[in-house]
Amino acid sequence: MPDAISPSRTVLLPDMRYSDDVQTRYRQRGYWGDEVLSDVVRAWASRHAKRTALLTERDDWDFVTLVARADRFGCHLAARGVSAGEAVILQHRNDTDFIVALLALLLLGAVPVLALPAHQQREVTHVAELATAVCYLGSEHAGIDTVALQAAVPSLCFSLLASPDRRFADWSDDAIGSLPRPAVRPEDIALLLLSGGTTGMPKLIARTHADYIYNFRASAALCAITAEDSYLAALPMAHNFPLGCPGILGTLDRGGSVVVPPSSAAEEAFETIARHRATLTALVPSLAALWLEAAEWERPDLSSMRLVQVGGAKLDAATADQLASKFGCVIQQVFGMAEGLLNFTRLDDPPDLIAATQGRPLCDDDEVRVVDDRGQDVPTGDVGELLVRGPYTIRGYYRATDYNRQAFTPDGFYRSGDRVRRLASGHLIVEGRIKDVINRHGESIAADEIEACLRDHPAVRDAAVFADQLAGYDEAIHAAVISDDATLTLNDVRAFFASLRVAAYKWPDKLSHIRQFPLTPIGKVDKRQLATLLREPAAPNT
Ligand code: OOB
Repeated sequence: MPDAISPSRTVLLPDMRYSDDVQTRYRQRGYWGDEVLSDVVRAWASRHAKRTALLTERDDWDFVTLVARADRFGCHLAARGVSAGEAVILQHRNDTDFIVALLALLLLGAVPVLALPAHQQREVTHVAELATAVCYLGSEHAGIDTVALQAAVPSLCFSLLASPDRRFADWSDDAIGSLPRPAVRPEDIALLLLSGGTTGMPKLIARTHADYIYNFRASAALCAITAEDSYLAALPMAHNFPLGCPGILGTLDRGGSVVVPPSSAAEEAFETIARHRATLTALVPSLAALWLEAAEWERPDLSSMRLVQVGGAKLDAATADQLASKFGCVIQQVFGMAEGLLNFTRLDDPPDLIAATQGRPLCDDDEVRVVDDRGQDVPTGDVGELLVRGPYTIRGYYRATDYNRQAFTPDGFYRSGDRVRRLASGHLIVEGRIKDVINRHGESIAADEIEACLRDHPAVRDAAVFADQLAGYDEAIHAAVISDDATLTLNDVRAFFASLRVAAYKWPDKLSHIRQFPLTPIGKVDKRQLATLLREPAAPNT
């Protein structure tokens, strides 16, 4: 039984818990088992022993070596006072040290708080405080001022920064022996993911051992991962998608290897794929578009690839088709969220479903509802907000009791904020975000509808629409476009909308050209930043 001594131990608070009968049901149906993540990681060393686990520019390690290094670093952390259940911030770019530190924390039963490399002082301080973290593990790359961080977060006892000549992987000073099995239970918090929204500070998403083990094992089964697979880690590993969908954990669990390119830039990724015969990867659409562009002139050898997953933001059907033909392999759309629910197109889905939908739920017991603004279920095919409850979807954010009242229904469904359509096959099409609307002269206009029209214009490569504040509460439609034609004007766009027979109140009021959209830490269009860049100052409220 876990000791209740440490005041910094992370625990599921009442508004985050699954009820007892739900827990029993998930166990009976086999979604939740008896293992915790330290058992899983420990077993890799014996199950996959001499198989290759990790390939980077510098390392070529088998499972025995990887687990031993993680164990050794875990011993070091334990010697410095980190104990099971305590939160530790991990912020590291994709390399050996990220995986070593992550596995060390899991072996120790400590709770990694997974910050992305692009998170900054403000966000890291906020999550460290919220998680009552006891330690910060990072690298100089992230540029965090650890003195200021420790001054701001009283629970934080120490920080360790890795560098190429002092790696977590080589930490060997006072390390001795091997970590004992930690006193943690399957239903305890295993890791804290950061929410990826573009508004406000990240929230902490507590994933339990049972739920996350299901998450990566079921994803690995769906993607038919075997020991012959080799996963190219292109997206930052601290994000749920490359971490566990099936990502690095799902691949390692099946004895496959993780290959880490020097960066996610197309040339380096292509080179690494060709050299190590990588078989699958996960991309966000913005990165997929860059790789596609580069593939035009690079002519890479991608013949080893069997699966390219794309998710995190909407992938349009044309890009999905181009990806399939350039990579010569199966494309899989993944519509997921750190809060839990994962939708995948299946490997054997017909190409049109793969190109035009964002997949269907991973688990038979994912209860998905699509509701109107009164909370009533809409007919199949109609647009509504996606609500979800299931064996790997959280019931509440960590330490966010007030916010949880609005983010979850009283019966435990997570309100995703995503506007979706569900087809008769169960496949979902993501239409946009419910809050991404512009209130113009009393009409609510969905940004995604206008963006879709803009993308249909032959000169527009991509578009993002946001509200310009007018006097009072009125808003105007501001369209930002990436276009090869710098002469494209607002009037051209409005004439195009007229030709599409779009109601005139939805025509853009303003057009800006931009070379690239600002992106969030994982690579989604960051509309808040975009609006700050392009927005006119609000007119005086007269
Ligand atoms: C993934 O997780 P998060 O937590 O960074 O972001 C979740 C949100 C979703 O609620 C949705 O708004 C959007 O990102 N999203 C998509 C999408 N996948 C995610 N919107 C349209 N199409 C998609 N395919 O982004 C995430 C987590 C696990 C796997 C994949 C993505």
